[in-house]
Amino acid sequence: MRTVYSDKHKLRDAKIEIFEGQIVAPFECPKRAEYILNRVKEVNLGDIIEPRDYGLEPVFAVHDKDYIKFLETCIEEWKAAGCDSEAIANCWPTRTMNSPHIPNHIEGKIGYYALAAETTISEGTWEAALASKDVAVTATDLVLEGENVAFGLCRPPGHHAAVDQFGGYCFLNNAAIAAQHACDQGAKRVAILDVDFHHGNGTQQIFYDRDDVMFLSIHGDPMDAFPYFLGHADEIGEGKGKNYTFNYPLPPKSNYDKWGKALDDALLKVKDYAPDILIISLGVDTFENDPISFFKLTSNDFTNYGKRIAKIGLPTVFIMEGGYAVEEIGINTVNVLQGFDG
Ligand code: B3N
Ligand code: ZN
Repeated sequence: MRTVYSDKHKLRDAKIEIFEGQIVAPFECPKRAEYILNRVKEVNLGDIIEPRDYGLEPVFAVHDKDYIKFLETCIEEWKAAGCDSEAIANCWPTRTMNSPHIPNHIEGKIGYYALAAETTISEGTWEAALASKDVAVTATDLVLEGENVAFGLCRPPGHHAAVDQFGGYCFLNNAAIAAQHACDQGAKRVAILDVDFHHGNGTQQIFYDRDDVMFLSIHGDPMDAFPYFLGHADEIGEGKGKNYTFNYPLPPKSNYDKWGKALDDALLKVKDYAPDILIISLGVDTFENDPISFFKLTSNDFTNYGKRIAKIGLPTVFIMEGGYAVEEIGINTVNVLQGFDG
Protein backbone atom coordinates (compact mmCIF):
# COMPACT_ATOMS: atom_id res chain seq x y z
CA MET A 1 0.00 0.00 0.00
CA ARG A 2 1.35 3.44 -0.93
CA THR A 3 1.32 6.31 1.57
CA VAL A 4 0.89 9.90 0.44
CA TYR A 5 2.66 12.31 2.77
CA SER A 6 3.78 15.96 2.77
CA ASP A 7 6.24 17.58 5.16
CA LYS A 8 4.09 20.72 4.90
CA HIS A 9 1.89 19.36 7.72
CA LYS A 10 4.60 20.76 10.05
CA LEU A 11 3.41 24.28 9.15
CA ARG A 12 0.39 23.62 11.36
CA ASP A 13 2.12 23.98 14.71
CA ALA A 14 -0.28 25.85 16.99
CA LYS A 15 0.90 26.55 20.50
CA ILE A 16 -2.40 26.82 22.30
CA GLU A 17 -5.69 25.00 22.73
CA ILE A 18 -8.50 25.88 25.11
CA PHE A 19 -9.38 22.88 27.23
CA GLU A 20 -11.42 22.87 30.44
CA GLY A 21 -11.04 26.64 30.65
CA GLN A 22 -7.25 26.39 30.53
CA ILE A 23 -4.69 27.11 27.83
CA VAL A 24 -2.89 23.84 27.06
CA ALA A 25 -0.51 22.57 24.35
CA PRO A 26 -2.60 21.28 21.41
CA PHE A 27 -3.34 17.55 21.30
CA GLU A 28 -3.23 17.81 17.50
CA CYS A 29 0.53 18.32 16.99
CA PRO A 30 3.20 17.63 14.29
CA LYS A 31 4.60 14.67 16.26
CA ARG A 32 1.44 12.70 15.43
CA ALA A 33 2.27 12.53 11.72
CA GLU A 34 5.95 11.85 12.45
CA TYR A 35 5.10 8.78 14.54
CA ILE A 36 2.78 7.47 11.84
CA LEU A 37 5.33 8.05 9.08
CA ASN A 38 8.05 6.33 11.12
CA ARG A 39 5.85 3.30 11.65
CA VAL A 40 4.97 3.15 7.92
CA LYS A 41 8.72 3.04 7.25
CA GLU A 42 9.49 0.60 10.07
CA VAL A 43 7.10 -2.07 8.75
CA ASN A 44 7.84 -1.36 5.06
CA LEU A 45 4.18 -0.76 4.36
CA GLY A 46 5.04 0.47 0.86
CA ASP A 47 6.32 3.50 -1.03
CA ILE A 48 5.88 6.95 0.44
CA ILE A 49 5.08 9.58 -2.17
CA GLU A 50 4.58 13.35 -2.32
CA PRO A 51 1.10 14.69 -3.11
CA ARG A 52 0.24 16.25 -6.48
CA ASP A 53 -0.87 19.90 -6.45
CA TYR A 54 -4.61 20.19 -7.16
CA GLY A 55 -4.97 23.90 -6.38
CA LEU A 56 -8.27 25.22 -5.10
CA GLU A 57 -10.71 23.67 -7.59
CA PRO A 58 -11.51 20.57 -5.50
CA VAL A 59 -11.79 22.78 -2.40
CA PHE A 60 -14.39 25.06 -3.99
CA ALA A 61 -16.35 21.98 -5.03
CA VAL A 62 -17.10 21.40 -1.33
CA HIS A 63 -16.47 24.58 0.67
CA ASP A 64 -17.92 28.09 0.56
CA LYS A 65 -15.83 30.68 -1.31
CA ASP A 66 -15.95 33.32 1.43
CA TYR A 67 -15.01 30.73 4.06
CA ILE A 68 -11.93 29.79 2.05
CA LYS A 69 -10.96 33.47 1.73
CA PHE A 70 -11.39 33.79 5.49
CA LEU A 71 -9.09 30.79 6.19
CA GLU A 72 -6.48 32.21 3.85
CA THR A 73 -6.41 35.70 5.35
CA CYS A 74 -7.50 35.13 8.96
CA ILE A 75 -4.14 35.30 10.70
CA GLU A 76 -3.07 38.38 8.71
CA GLU A 77 -6.32 40.17 9.56
CA TRP A 78 -6.01 39.11 13.20
CA LYS A 79 -2.53 40.63 13.42
CA ALA A 80 -3.60 43.75 11.52
CA ALA A 81 -6.31 44.23 14.17
CA GLY A 82 -3.52 44.46 16.76
CA CYS A 83 -3.80 40.95 18.23
CA ASP A 84 -0.41 39.41 18.89
CA SER A 85 -1.53 35.79 19.31
CA GLU A 86 -3.01 32.88 17.40
CA ALA A 87 -6.49 33.72 16.12
CA ILE A 88 -9.25 32.33 18.32
CA ALA A 89 -13.04 32.69 18.43
CA ASN A 90 -14.80 34.01 21.50
CA CYS A 91 -18.28 34.96 20.29
CA TRP A 92 -20.79 33.23 18.04
CA PRO A 93 -24.08 33.74 16.21
CA THR A 94 -26.13 31.71 18.69
CA ARG A 95 -29.59 30.11 18.34
CA THR A 96 -31.31 33.46 18.85
CA MET A 97 -29.25 35.29 16.21
CA ASN A 98 -30.11 34.34 12.64
CA SER A 99 -28.71 37.30 10.75
CA PRO A 100 -27.06 36.37 7.44
CA HIS A 101 -24.56 39.26 7.77
CA ILE A 102 -20.94 38.29 8.16
CA PRO A 103 -19.07 40.83 10.32
CA ASN A 104 -16.19 42.86 8.87
CA HIS A 105 -14.12 42.77 12.05
CA ILE A 106 -11.96 39.67 12.33
CA GLU A 107 -13.22 38.93 15.86
CA GLY A 108 -16.78 38.67 14.53
CA LYS A 109 -15.70 36.91 11.37
CA ILE A 110 -13.81 34.17 13.18
CA GLY A 111 -16.83 33.65 15.46
CA TYR A 112 -19.05 33.32 12.39
CA TYR A 113 -16.83 30.63 10.84
CA ALA A 114 -15.78 28.72 14.01
CA LEU A 115 -17.78 25.77 15.30
CA ALA A 116 -15.93 25.72 18.63
CA ALA A 117 -13.20 27.59 20.50
CA GLU A 118 -10.54 24.95 21.08
CA THR A 119 -8.93 25.33 17.63
CA THR A 120 -6.84 28.41 16.86
CA ILE A 121 -5.71 29.59 13.45
CA SER A 122 -1.94 30.06 13.55
CA GLU A 123 0.58 31.14 10.91
CA GLY A 124 1.10 28.28 8.46
CA THR A 125 -2.29 26.68 9.15
CA TRP A 126 -3.68 27.57 5.74
CA GLU A 127 -0.62 26.20 3.87
CA ALA A 128 -0.70 22.96 5.90
CA ALA A 129 -4.43 22.53 5.29
CA LEU A 130 -3.92 22.98 1.54
CA ALA A 131 -1.21 20.31 1.51
CA SER A 132 -3.39 17.98 3.59
CA LYS A 133 -6.16 18.25 1.00
CA ASP A 134 -3.62 17.44 -1.76
CA VAL A 135 -2.57 14.35 0.21
CA ALA A 136 -6.21 13.17 0.35
CA VAL A 137 -6.93 13.82 -3.31
CA THR A 138 -3.68 12.20 -4.46
CA ALA A 139 -4.44 9.04 -2.44
CA THR A 140 -7.92 8.99 -3.98
CA ASP A 141 -6.51 9.35 -7.48
CA LEU A 142 -4.15 6.41 -6.89
CA VAL A 143 -7.21 4.27 -6.22
CA LEU A 144 -9.26 5.75 -9.06
CA GLU A 145 -6.29 4.97 -11.32
CA GLY A 146 -6.39 1.28 -10.35
CA GLU A 147 -4.63 0.64 -7.02
CA ASN A 148 -6.89 -1.27 -4.65
CA VAL A 149 -5.91 0.80 -1.62
CA ALA A 150 -3.96 3.93 -0.63
CA PHE A 151 -3.23 5.81 2.58
CA GLY A 152 -3.46 9.61 2.76
CA LEU A 153 -1.45 10.64 5.82
CA CYS A 154 -3.40 13.86 6.18
CA ARG A 155 -2.61 16.44 8.81
CA PRO A 156 -4.37 18.66 9.84
CA PRO A 157 -7.43 16.37 9.92
CA GLY A 158 -10.69 17.31 8.22
CA HIS A 159 -13.92 15.60 9.21
CA HIS A 160 -15.30 18.37 11.48
CA ALA A 161 -14.86 21.03 8.77
CA ALA A 162 -18.27 21.87 7.29
CA VAL A 163 -19.14 23.84 4.16
CA ASP A 164 -18.21 27.07 5.95
CA GLN A 165 -16.94 26.13 9.40
CA PHE A 166 -13.66 25.08 11.01
CA GLY A 167 -13.07 23.53 14.42
CA GLY A 168 -12.18 20.28 16.17
CA TYR A 169 -8.65 20.73 14.74
CA CYS A 170 -10.07 20.70 11.16
CA PHE A 171 -10.04 23.40 8.44
CA LEU A 172 -10.64 21.74 5.06
CA ASN A 173 -12.65 18.52 4.95
CA ASN A 174 -10.12 16.20 3.31
CA ALA A 175 -12.43 13.17 3.11
CA ALA A 176 -15.30 15.21 1.66
CA ILE A 177 -13.00 16.87 -0.88
CA ALA A 178 -11.69 13.42 -1.84
CA ALA A 179 -15.23 12.01 -2.17
CA GLN A 180 -16.40 14.93 -4.30
CA HIS A 181 -13.27 14.60 -6.42
CA ALA A 182 -14.12 10.91 -6.99
CA CYS A 183 -17.66 11.92 -8.07
CA ASP A 184 -16.22 14.55 -10.42
CA GLN A 185 -13.91 11.92 -11.94
CA GLY A 186 -16.92 9.73 -12.78
CA ALA A 187 -17.65 7.66 -9.66
CA LYS A 188 -21.41 7.05 -9.50
CA ARG A 189 -21.47 6.18 -5.79
CA VAL A 190 -18.97 6.90 -3.01
CA ALA A 191 -19.19 5.70 0.60
CA ILE A 192 -17.43 7.43 3.49
CA LEU A 193 -17.09 5.34 6.64
CA ASP A 194 -15.89 7.44 9.56
CA VAL A 195 -14.28 5.33 12.31
CA ASP A 196 -12.77 8.24 14.26
CA PHE A 197 -13.93 8.48 17.89
CA HIS A 198 -15.66 11.80 17.10
CA HIS A 199 -18.67 12.23 14.86
CA GLY A 200 -17.76 13.59 11.41
CA ASN A 201 -20.24 16.45 11.58
CA GLY A 202 -18.66 18.32 8.67
CA THR A 203 -18.76 15.37 6.30
CA GLN A 204 -22.34 14.61 7.31
CA GLN A 205 -23.44 18.19 6.66
CA ILE A 206 -21.73 18.36 3.28
CA PHE A 207 -23.48 15.25 1.90
CA TYR A 208 -26.69 15.22 3.98
CA ASP A 209 -29.08 15.71 1.05
CA ARG A 210 -27.25 13.49 -1.45
CA ASP A 211 -27.70 9.88 -2.49
CA ASP A 212 -24.44 9.61 -4.46
CA VAL A 213 -22.30 9.86 -1.31
CA MET A 214 -23.25 7.62 1.61
CA PHE A 215 -21.94 8.69 5.04
CA LEU A 216 -21.65 6.34 8.01
CA SER A 217 -20.06 7.18 11.36
CA ILE A 218 -19.30 5.16 14.52
CA HIS A 219 -18.51 7.53 17.36
CA GLY A 220 -18.81 8.61 20.99
CA ASP A 221 -22.42 9.56 21.73
CA PRO A 222 -22.74 13.33 21.17
CA MET A 223 -24.69 13.53 24.44
CA ASP A 224 -21.28 12.95 26.06
CA ALA A 225 -18.65 13.81 23.47
CA PHE A 226 -17.48 16.51 21.06
CA PRO A 227 -18.89 17.77 18.68
CA TYR A 228 -22.00 17.46 20.94
CA PHE A 229 -24.56 18.87 18.53
CA LEU A 230 -24.61 16.31 15.70
CA GLY A 231 -24.24 12.54 15.34
CA HIS A 232 -27.46 11.13 16.81
CA ALA A 233 -28.94 7.91 15.43
CA ASP A 234 -32.05 9.73 14.19
CA GLU A 235 -30.00 11.83 11.74
CA ILE A 236 -30.51 9.79 8.56
CA GLY A 237 -30.20 12.34 5.75
CA GLU A 238 -32.84 14.51 4.08
CA GLY A 239 -34.52 14.83 0.67
CA LYS A 240 -32.76 12.61 -1.85
CA GLY A 241 -30.20 11.88 0.88
CA LYS A 242 -32.72 10.25 3.24
CA ASN A 243 -31.36 6.86 4.34
CA TYR A 244 -27.88 7.62 3.00
CA THR A 245 -26.56 8.85 6.37
CA PHE A 246 -26.11 6.38 9.23
CA ASN A 247 -24.95 7.21 12.73
CA TYR A 248 -23.80 4.75 15.40
CA PRO A 249 -23.38 6.75 18.63
CA LEU A 250 -21.87 4.54 21.35
CA PRO A 251 -21.67 5.12 25.12
CA PRO A 252 -18.58 5.69 27.29
CA LYS A 253 -16.34 2.64 27.78
CA SER A 254 -17.56 0.90 24.62
CA ASN A 255 -15.19 -1.96 23.80
CA TYR A 256 -14.39 -3.73 20.54
CA ASP A 257 -17.24 -6.17 21.00
CA LYS A 258 -19.77 -3.36 20.92
CA TRP A 259 -17.86 -1.22 18.42
CA GLY A 260 -17.40 -4.22 16.10
CA LYS A 261 -21.16 -4.84 15.99
CA ALA A 262 -21.67 -1.29 14.74
CA LEU A 263 -18.87 -1.85 12.22
CA ASP A 264 -20.53 -5.04 10.93
CA ASP A 265 -23.82 -3.23 10.43
CA ALA A 266 -22.11 -0.29 8.71
CA LEU A 267 -20.11 -2.59 6.41
CA LEU A 268 -23.28 -4.46 5.41
CA LYS A 269 -24.86 -1.15 4.42
CA VAL A 270 -21.77 -0.15 2.46
CA LYS A 271 -21.74 -3.51 0.67
CA ASP A 272 -25.43 -3.20 -0.29
CA TYR A 273 -24.78 0.31 -1.60
CA ALA A 274 -21.96 -1.07 -3.79
CA PRO A 275 -19.94 2.15 -4.11
CA ASP A 276 -17.23 2.58 -6.74
CA ILE A 277 -14.88 3.65 -3.96
CA LEU A 278 -14.82 3.51 -0.16
CA ILE A 279 -13.21 6.32 1.84
CA ILE A 280 -12.33 5.58 5.45
CA SER A 281 -12.04 8.59 7.75
CA LEU A 282 -9.42 6.89 9.89
CA GLY A 283 -9.13 8.23 13.42
CA VAL A 284 -7.42 6.05 15.99
CA ASP A 285 -8.67 8.04 18.98
CA THR A 286 -10.92 5.02 19.68
CA PHE A 287 -7.82 3.58 21.40
CA GLU A 288 -8.19 2.63 25.08
CA ASN A 289 -5.40 5.02 26.14
CA ASP A 290 -6.39 8.00 24.04
CA PRO A 291 -6.22 11.09 26.29
CA ILE A 292 -9.39 12.80 25.02
CA SER A 293 -11.74 9.93 24.16
CA PHE A 294 -13.66 7.15 25.94
CA PHE A 295 -13.68 3.97 23.86
CA LYS A 296 -11.64 0.89 24.78
CA LEU A 297 -10.13 -0.50 21.56
CA THR A 298 -6.77 -2.26 21.90
CA SER A 299 -3.90 -2.15 19.42
CA ASN A 300 -4.85 -5.65 18.18
CA ASP A 301 -8.42 -4.53 17.55
CA PHE A 302 -7.11 -2.08 14.96
CA THR A 303 -5.52 -4.92 12.98
CA ASN A 304 -8.71 -6.91 13.25
CA TYR A 305 -10.97 -4.20 11.92
CA GLY A 306 -8.59 -3.44 9.06
CA LYS A 307 -9.17 -7.07 7.99
CA ARG A 308 -12.92 -6.72 8.34
CA ILE A 309 -12.94 -3.64 6.11
CA ALA A 310 -10.83 -5.43 3.49
CA LYS A 311 -13.28 -8.35 3.41
CA ILE A 312 -15.96 -6.33 1.63
CA GLY A 313 -13.58 -6.09 -1.30
CA LEU A 314 -13.90 -2.43 -2.31
CA PRO A 315 -11.24 -0.05 -3.65
CA THR A 316 -10.42 1.84 -0.47
CA VAL A 317 -8.75 5.11 0.50
CA PHE A 318 -7.73 5.66 4.11
CA ILE A 319 -7.69 9.34 5.11
CA MET A 320 -6.05 10.16 8.45
CA GLU A 321 -8.20 11.98 11.01
CA GLY A 322 -7.65 11.98 14.83
CA GLY A 323 -5.70 10.04 17.47
CA TYR A 324 -3.81 11.60 20.37
CA ALA A 325 -2.04 8.76 22.19
CA VAL A 326 1.00 9.98 20.31
CA GLU A 327 3.43 7.19 21.20
CA GLU A 328 0.99 4.52 19.99
CA ILE A 329 -0.56 6.44 17.08
CA GLY A 330 1.86 4.92 14.55
CA ILE A 331 1.27 1.36 15.70
CA ASN A 332 -2.51 1.69 15.82
CA THR A 333 -2.83 3.45 12.46
CA VAL A 334 -0.51 1.08 10.66
CA ASN A 335 -2.20 -1.92 12.32
CA VAL A 336 -5.40 -0.98 10.48
CA LEU A 337 -3.52 -0.66 7.19
CA GLN A 338 -1.62 -3.93 7.67
CA GLY A 339 -4.85 -5.66 8.71
CA PHE A 340 -6.39 -4.44 5.44
CA ASP A 341 -3.38 -5.53 3.43
CA GLY A 342 -3.50 -8.98 5.03
O1 B3N B 1 -13.44 17.07 23.79
C1 B3N B 1 -12.42 17.59 24.12
C2 B3N B 1 -11.59 17.00 25.20
C3 B3N B 1 -12.11 15.98 25.96
C4 B3N B 1 -11.35 15.42 26.98
C5 B3N B 1 -10.06 15.86 27.21
N1 B3N B 1 -9.33 15.30 28.23
C6 B3N B 1 -9.90 14.33 29.10
C7 B3N B 1 -7.95 15.64 28.42
C8 B3N B 1 -9.54 16.87 26.39
C9 B3N B 1 -10.31 17.45 25.39
N2 B3N B 1 -12.03 18.71 23.54
C10 B3N B 1 -12.78 19.34 22.49
C11 B3N B 1 -12.07 19.25 21.19
C12 B3N B 1 -12.02 17.87 20.69
C13 B3N B 1 -11.60 17.87 19.26
C14 B3N B 1 -11.58 16.49 18.72
C15 B3N B 1 -10.87 16.41 17.44
C16 B3N B 1 -10.92 15.06 16.84
O2 B3N B 1 -10.17 14.16 17.13
N3 B3N B 1 -11.84 14.83 15.95
O3 B3N B 1 -11.94 13.66 15.34
ZN1 ZN C 1 -11.39 12.34 16.71
